Amino acid sequence: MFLDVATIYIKAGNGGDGAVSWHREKYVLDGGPDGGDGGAGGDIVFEGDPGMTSLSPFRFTQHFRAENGEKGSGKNCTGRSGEDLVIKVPCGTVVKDSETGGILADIFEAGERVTILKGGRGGRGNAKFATALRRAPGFSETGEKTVERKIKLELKTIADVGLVGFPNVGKSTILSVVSAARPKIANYHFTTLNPNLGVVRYFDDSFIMADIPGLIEGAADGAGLGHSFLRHIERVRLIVHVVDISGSEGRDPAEDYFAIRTELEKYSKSLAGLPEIVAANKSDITPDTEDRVKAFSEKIGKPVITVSAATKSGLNELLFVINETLKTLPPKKRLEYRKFEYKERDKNSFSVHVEDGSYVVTGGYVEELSRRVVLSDPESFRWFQRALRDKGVIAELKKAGIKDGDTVSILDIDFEYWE
Ligand SMILES: Nc1nc2c(ncn2[C@@H]2O[C@H](COP(=O)(O)OP(=O)(O)OP(=O)(O)O)[C@@H](O)[C@H]2O)c(=O)[nH]1
Ligand SMILES: [Mg+2]
Repeated sequence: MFLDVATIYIKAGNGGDGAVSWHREKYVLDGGPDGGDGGAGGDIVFEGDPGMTSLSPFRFTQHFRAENGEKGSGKNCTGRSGEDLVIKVPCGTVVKDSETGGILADIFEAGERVTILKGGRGGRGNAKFATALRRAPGFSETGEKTVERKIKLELKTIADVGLVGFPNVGKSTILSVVSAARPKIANYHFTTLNPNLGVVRYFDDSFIMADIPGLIEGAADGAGLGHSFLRHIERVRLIVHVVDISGSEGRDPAEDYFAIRTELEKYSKSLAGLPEIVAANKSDITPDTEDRVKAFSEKIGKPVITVSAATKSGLNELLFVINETLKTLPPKKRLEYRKFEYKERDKNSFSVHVEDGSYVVTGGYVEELSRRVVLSDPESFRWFQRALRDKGVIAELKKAGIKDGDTVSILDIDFEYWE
């Protein structure tokens, strides 16, 4: 199944905890702290994979977690860092934050890598907390915990040329004849349900052609199937508009042409503004094709290339004109967007509010601080209280009406307040 949007969950690795350890050696007394730092957590990285053409692998795997950093250990050994997790996506994938819709990255080129989430920092070991006054710190930092994010992936196929037209006019047949792509072909409407891509080689040049499902009138308003498919050709440089010149289904090619043009205009001005080549397909069916093409070309006021995907006549000329036109056009463009980034916590902020009778302190400052406290260690706890006082957290708690014996909560730490 082809999928052009997917929702996944990603999480960078947590930082490893710092170690508490003491240097021990024969004949050496009081060796001092030698607890090493924890390792950093792995990042989440996206990479453009030219071999992928759809997001369907994400139907089966939705959770991606980079490795956590390992704990530090004695002898000042830093814990091993977690491995980054590289998530491969097709080129043309736009990565968005699911909640805000903000664009995190546009994975455009093959091999292009973008780091979306940074791994947590490792906690410092007790060796790092030794000072002249505090020679034997019995505490260390815990590693930084990371947050899981819900992400939306959208594939906006990057092709040079997009084939558009009514259902059954022969778009897929044309693609199958000029490239190695093997789309499904059949004599009914909406045979193509998923866009197909093919690499077309023209002597020393090559370009990518996209065949999308047939468009119908009303497609841009969401009627029928067409609308969501237009997204796949939003970024093409050139449109090849295919009509069935034989009128084999009792339709008028000129009417069809204008109906499709109306859809393109409604969907996007920039898509409608792209250069267009008109191809009259199925020229092998009627004996008076030449007259039909002439009349059609006059009605739409544009030159028309006569082709037959069945007999392959005219296809060479079509490829030649496409190739020459592409050479005159600007190269494929990235999306223009303001990059959305997950906010780093403000390491100086905190706020106090009362919840179910306990005083909850939140914010980057206290969360960061709480990584360093070991509740069972009196020295560590004293240091923690002092930091709270220095920063003005205690003053805020008093303002909020705290009394002796009340509970203070900071993340997963609860303690009683005593003046
Ligand atoms: N005689 C003749 N038949 C053709 C030609 N091109 C395509 N056909 C036939 O027309 C039918 C539709 O062709 P497709 O290539 O599936 O048409 P499509 O435009 O991709 O249609 P949708 O995917 O439904 O939008 C098939 O039966 C093809 O064999 C042609 O040049 N001559
Ligand atoms: Mg088709």
